[in-house]
Amino acid sequence: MRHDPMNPITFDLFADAEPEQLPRREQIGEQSCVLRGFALPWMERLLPALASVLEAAPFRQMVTPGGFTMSVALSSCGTLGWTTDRSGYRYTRLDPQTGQPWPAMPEVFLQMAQAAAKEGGFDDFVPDSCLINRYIPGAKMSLHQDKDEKSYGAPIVSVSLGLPAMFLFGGFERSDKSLRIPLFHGDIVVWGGVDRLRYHGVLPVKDGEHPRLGEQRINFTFRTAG
Ligand code: MD3
Ligand code: FE
Repeated sequence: MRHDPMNPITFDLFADAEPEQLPRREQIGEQSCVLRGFALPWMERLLPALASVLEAAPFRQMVTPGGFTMSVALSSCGTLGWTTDRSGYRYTRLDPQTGQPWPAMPEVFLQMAQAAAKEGGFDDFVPDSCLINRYIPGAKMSLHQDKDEKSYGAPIVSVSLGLPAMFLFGGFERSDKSLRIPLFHGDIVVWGGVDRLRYHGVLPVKDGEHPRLGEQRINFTFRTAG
């Protein structure tokens, strides 16, 4: 890690601070909300757990059925991981790159996701998949719906780490106007119920260097996929 929180010279009191004036909790849809900084108290346990997941299942850039290489690099943990190639999108039990099961979901991931879901109004969230997206500056995610999960009854919990990004929260048709929501290190978004099938995306990530994560944004999305 580039930043040692115990070193009095490099310790940056404001490294994890939210831009002030933002409310701690913001309702963005009937059943969606942003929980500002919710992941920050979990960070010292979260980052080492992330590093061990990535050791077993490194980030890789995937190809869509249309033949385009995604600018976002992906990994997964949990019993199911999401992959795409020329033949389609799917959840699998094995990482196609290693032939091994995806790494188990670390306890700290699960605890944090369940606490956030509860705060967002969804008790008893049991995710079986955590998709991990890595954005380097310039990487983006075009407007899409998350439709590959077996049931849409469970919410999705998204955790933003590192560089900030502008999130697009759309409607139920691709052409509907979308709301732009800035997401910062430690923010969590919970959405489900009537908002579960909204179009959404991420604008190209701007250049920058985050004190904890360097030149990247990492996003976790916890899902009940199977
Ligand atoms: C609101 N990831 O992995 S997470 C994805 O930041 C994905 O990496 C984005 O979309 C990312 O599929 C966005 C936040 C999010 C995700 C899905 C939503 C918000 C959503 C679906 C409906 C409404
Ligand atoms: Fe999505």
